[in-house]
Amino acid sequence: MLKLNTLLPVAGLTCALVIGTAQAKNPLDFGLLIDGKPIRTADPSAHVWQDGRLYLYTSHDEECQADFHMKDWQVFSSDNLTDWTAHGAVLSVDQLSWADDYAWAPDAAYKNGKYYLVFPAGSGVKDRVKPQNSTKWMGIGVAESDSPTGPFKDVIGAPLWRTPYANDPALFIDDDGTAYLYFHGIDFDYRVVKMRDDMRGIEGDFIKMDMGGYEPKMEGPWVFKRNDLYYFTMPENNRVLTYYTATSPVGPWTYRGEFMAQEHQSNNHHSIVQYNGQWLLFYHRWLDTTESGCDKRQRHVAAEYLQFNADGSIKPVQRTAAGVGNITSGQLR
Ligand code: FUB
Repeated sequence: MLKLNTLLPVAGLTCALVIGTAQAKNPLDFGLLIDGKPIRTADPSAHVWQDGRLYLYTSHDEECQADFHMKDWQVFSSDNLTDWTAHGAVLSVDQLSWADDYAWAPDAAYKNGKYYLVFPAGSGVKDRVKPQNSTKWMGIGVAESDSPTGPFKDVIGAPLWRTPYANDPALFIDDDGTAYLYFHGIDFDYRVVKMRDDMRGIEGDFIKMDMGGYEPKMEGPWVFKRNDLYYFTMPENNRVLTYYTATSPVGPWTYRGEFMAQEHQSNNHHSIVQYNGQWLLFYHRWLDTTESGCDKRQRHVAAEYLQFNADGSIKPVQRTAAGVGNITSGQLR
């Protein structure tokens, strides 16, 4: 049932967006059960492809998993943000020759008629008590597919680089077709590198970006463009969503502040996309799952509307149970 009729400015126009709020929508219900329990998803990367559907590439937490040992990446799609199709795993570490664990936050892009999945993966073990005993290593891979739902193939059979240790890649393709890869890297945060045109390697050096003097520890960066302004968003200290803006995809960036507060002592990971004129924030939430026999919170993907002020600043976003309602192109006018 549709209840709310909201006026939203889109690209200088005012349009009526009909938003259904009849049911609680967060966390997103992907309709996929594993051993009778909802699939646990995290690190959503949202994209709208040529078919007009919104695709979410996510990482996949095993039920009640310990210490982020994760094995595959999933994709879900929707054309109304209410009804989701689960397409299954698009890639698994079992298909990689260079990693067997840590299938962490992925991202995707479309270029040259192909779909690309960039993903962190690794091997070894992290010793949290005696870090000097840790053998864990992570790198970033890239896989290709002719379809947004895969299967994706690791065509280079290796990580894009071995040093620095890196995870949480984000791909941004600018209007001229140049693909930029942002990532979280030990001692390499706030670096970006260009991808080769064939997307099978990187081109040139890592570019250290000017962040205007503010460089907190980051994870999961995300970059998008709105009204000729580039936005660099991230979970600062892997918990609080903050952002910078610039007139170029490589900065210099100006720090603009926080737009989603921390919840619990837990990580957050997000993406931002425009769908049928409405900007949306996808993120994950740590929710109590004692009903399923797990004695700790587990991660679940959720979504909220994202609103901008006239000066381009992002309005603070609250976590809601209602989430995003039913948005279809037919309802925009
Ligand atoms: O899901 C594993 C890791 O947790 C991600 O790569 C980080 O961004 C954090 O969400």
